[in-house]
Amino acid sequence: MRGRLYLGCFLLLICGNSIGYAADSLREIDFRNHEYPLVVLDYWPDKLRWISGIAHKKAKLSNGVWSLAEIEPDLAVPGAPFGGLTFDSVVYGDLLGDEREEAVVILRYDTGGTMYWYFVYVFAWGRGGPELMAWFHSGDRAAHGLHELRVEAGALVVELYDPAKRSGDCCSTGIERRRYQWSKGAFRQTGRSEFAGTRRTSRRRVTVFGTPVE
Ligand SMILES: [Ca+2]
Repeated sequence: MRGRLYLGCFLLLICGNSIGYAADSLREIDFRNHEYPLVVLDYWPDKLRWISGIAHKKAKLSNGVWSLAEIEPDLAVPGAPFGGLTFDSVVYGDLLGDEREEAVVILRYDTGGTMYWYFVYVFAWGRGGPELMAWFHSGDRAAHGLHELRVEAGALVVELYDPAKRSGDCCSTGIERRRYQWSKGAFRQTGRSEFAGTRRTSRRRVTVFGTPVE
């Protein structure tokens, strides 16, 4: 009887832990096969813009990819350059100060031409799953395109290519660094932007002509 009781407690501990972990960790979410809101921009993005309101489209990545041809049949021509979303990376860190991690997902958006930019989604753990807190798009390549992103001391640190230091459309030798903090339901920039140089003049590898290698 006593042995059975111990076994029961032991199983409860194992199961309790594993269920608890799986049920409240954004690290368990497969963001490469996740559905995201999407706006197909009707303007050329040359700056970071937070997106509010309800998105009209949804894009479900499959193994990290979603093709724009699903909603824009003109892009479905065989041999046409890829247009759509590609999973880039996910960054974890506490942005709400509640000692639980949020997840910041970076997706690249290829237009099907030479232009591309990034969509960035910030998820918190909501009612049993990821809940979108906020999202933005970067600018295009050297025009405030995304350089790097990280979570640092509770702030979302976003580095964008500085158009003042651009060399062609693809690249820039300078960056602008901004810090955003969650306040009253939105991310707001705190302090002034910092400017610095960078050796990584494009987030993607490009040829000498400035076209992406991959
Ligand atoms: Ca948190």
